[in-house]
Amino acid sequence: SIPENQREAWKKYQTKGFSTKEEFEKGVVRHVETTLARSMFNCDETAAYAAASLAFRDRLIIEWNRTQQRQTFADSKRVYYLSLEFLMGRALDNAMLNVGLKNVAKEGMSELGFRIEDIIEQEHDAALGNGGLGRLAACFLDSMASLNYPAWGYGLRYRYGIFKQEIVDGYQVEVPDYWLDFNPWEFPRHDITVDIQFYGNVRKYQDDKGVQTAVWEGGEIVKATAFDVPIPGYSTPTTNNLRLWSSKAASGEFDFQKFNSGDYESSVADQQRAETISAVLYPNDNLDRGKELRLKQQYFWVAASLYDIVRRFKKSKRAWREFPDQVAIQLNDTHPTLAIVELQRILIDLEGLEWDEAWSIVSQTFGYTNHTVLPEALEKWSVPLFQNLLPRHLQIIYEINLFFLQSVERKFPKERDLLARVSIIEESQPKMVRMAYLAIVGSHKVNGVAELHSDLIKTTIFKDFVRIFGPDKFTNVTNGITPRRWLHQANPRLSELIASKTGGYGFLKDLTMLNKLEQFADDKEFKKEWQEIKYANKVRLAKHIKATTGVTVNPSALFDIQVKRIHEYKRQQMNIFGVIHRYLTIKAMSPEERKKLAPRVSIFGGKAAPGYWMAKTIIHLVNSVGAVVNKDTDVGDLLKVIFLEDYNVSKAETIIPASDISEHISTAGTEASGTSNMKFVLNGGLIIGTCDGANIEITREVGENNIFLFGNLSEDVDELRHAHTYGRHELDPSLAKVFDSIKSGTFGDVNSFSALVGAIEDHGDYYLVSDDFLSYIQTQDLVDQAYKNQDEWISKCIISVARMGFFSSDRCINEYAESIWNIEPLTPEDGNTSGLGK
Ligand code: F55
Repeated sequence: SIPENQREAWKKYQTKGFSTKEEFEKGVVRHVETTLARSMFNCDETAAYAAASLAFRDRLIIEWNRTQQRQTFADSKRVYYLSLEFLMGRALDNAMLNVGLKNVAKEGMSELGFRIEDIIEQEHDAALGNGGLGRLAACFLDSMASLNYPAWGYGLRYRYGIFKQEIVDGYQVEVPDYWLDFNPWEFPRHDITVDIQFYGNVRKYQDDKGVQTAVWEGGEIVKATAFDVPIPGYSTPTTNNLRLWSSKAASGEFDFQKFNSGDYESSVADQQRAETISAVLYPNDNLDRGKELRLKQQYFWVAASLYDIVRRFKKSKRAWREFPDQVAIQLNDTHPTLAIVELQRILIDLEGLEWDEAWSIVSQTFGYTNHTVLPEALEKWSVPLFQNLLPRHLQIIYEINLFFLQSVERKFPKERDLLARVSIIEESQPKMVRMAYLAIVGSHKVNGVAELHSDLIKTTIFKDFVRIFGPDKFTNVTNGITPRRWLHQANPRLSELIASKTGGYGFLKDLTMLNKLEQFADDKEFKKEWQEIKYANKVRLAKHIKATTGVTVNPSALFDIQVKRIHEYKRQQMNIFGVIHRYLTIKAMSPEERKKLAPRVSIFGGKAAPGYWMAKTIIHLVNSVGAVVNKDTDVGDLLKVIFLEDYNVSKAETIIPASDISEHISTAGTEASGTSNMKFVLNGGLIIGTCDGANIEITREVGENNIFLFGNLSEDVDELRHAHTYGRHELDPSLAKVFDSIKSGTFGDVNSFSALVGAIEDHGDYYLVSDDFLSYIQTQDLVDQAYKNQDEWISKCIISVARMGFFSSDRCINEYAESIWNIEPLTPEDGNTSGLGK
């Protein structure tokens, strides 16, 4: 750094972020004219978006620098959130709101000739995630910064995020999401690089003192480069960091030896192979396919992140045993589990610690969050594949397993089956490494993401480990969502109304303050405003529907929404069968009977994994039903069926505030938590749902009268499945009629949907659609009845919102901080003695 006596000029010319409209406009014009080399004569909305973002980026990076200096100076414990997915969505609107300058920007842009809403719309979503798991990581980053925790996210800088979904003739078509054309929110750090090794061999030798050392040699090297994304807290001095790694060939642009020897093609091919590692996000949610490139991604990202974390720790010159006092690492699912092995390797192979001392440091450092009980989503890696790619890591895993199994044997002598059951290595053909078991053994805490889910992992998939480690190692942290994005940003009018009744925007920092709304649940004037806002949000969505599908929907109809990844366990098929049932019912009615019906718009959205054929069939069926129903003049406004293309974070911000009822109807015991359920209720919509995931806790908070629950309970699922398998099950008659209509060709080609129907009729109905169908459609009838009484409906919505305080990701992050990470917030008041803070 610059010597003390030469810092005057630095202090004098220190960059200051804008805080007035004039300063903002000056920044925008400067970026248009210099960074973008344009002028007022050729500044379109894209350029205006670019310049406005760059103006905000300037401000963020100043706060970012101050925060990092403060955290380094205070030398306090940091948490590192390792996630292969960060589903961030758009950054500009969020940055404006979090730094409290949206109005300044709005007026400034208006003086420069632009509407801020149009500028916001220019931004491409950062979609580096599949669904709930990735969005949770993004909400956590927002909360950690908003609560002033010293926290970094570590992830991969995919060149292609989750694919863009197009619907062509009713079928999903995937289009690559190249999002890096212009991304003002990242800072390339070409000086921060790490060389990552793959393949090669392990040589073991004894030194003079007889100590065994392992050396991992040969193989290939890929270079990791850091790209930093600033994460501003809401109304705090903290701007944290999300560090994303990008891969390239280690030898620079080309391998010069090959290049000079004329082997130009293969030198370019090497380069491309290295870049492939961070090229694309795997588009499967809740499915593990065991591909080598995915394991490469995991090691590349984990090794670079750990190198970075260890490098930072070593600067403090502390003893290794203090590592867990300075560093907490949270594993977002098993995807980063290699970090456990990599830290052990660093400590024993590179830093020369004894195994036991190293292992104690490692296991105090890590926490593991499980997000699923679905067997097909539990990660396993084939031992031969592992052996080839990461030979030293496999040895260390075998050691970890040996010591672990020895301890189990001591504790439970003679339980041979137990050893086989809990072994990190599954004795199959080929042998497999069970990553969840490795994560449990190498962490000090394991948590599920909602109460039911945390109970289930303790009694089913991780039962043996509860016996071995005792129940205290396993805990629950119910998921949450950030009210900044999911209320204030997505639903500004509702946020403003709430602020006017609760004494300002304090509820955005302490969401339990929403309880002040309950006293207005019968306030006529308040209810009218509430209803107007919901209507306006529905009009906004209706316009989007018209513009993207051509279908006109009536904003006064009940909007029934199910948006999430398409998966059989989430049961969009049950929803569309229910829609067909409704259609058949309407068709069978007289015009008089039809007049009594509540008009409904059934809205679906979500991506199917490209290789998940059944999920794609569900999308096709929804579109096929829509094509028939939406043009049927018998039906008119009584029923419309919409599939919204390319559901993503920014679209969610328009869709969620427009719902009257949303569907969270997974087979009981399959949806670990769900988080959109929380978003919908927070925005004044009610839920129809099963007793699954966080629905259960939402019910406890809002009260049974304010939610439409139906269906079998998770404790009955095994028995019901058994009944299907052994032929003691009769198809529900109303579902049988739905199947008849599909099979008679009402919705087009019969063969298209035979697998979907067959899975239920002939192949065991694993997700218990037919067991829950009757209860589902009956509950939908209750929804219709309830919606007719608008006065009561609105009261239910207000009461529900008032009781949603628990589901803030701030509450959730505070629980992690206290019970897993053992870290404290850091603000300029408690951390800064150098005068760097504001
Ligand atoms: C992605 C890749 C793999 Cl290999 C496995 C799972 C996923 C994934 O996307 N999982 C996921 O989104 N899980 C969801 O996590 C949410 C946050 O905890 C839960 O709310 C939700 O229930 C769960 O399905």
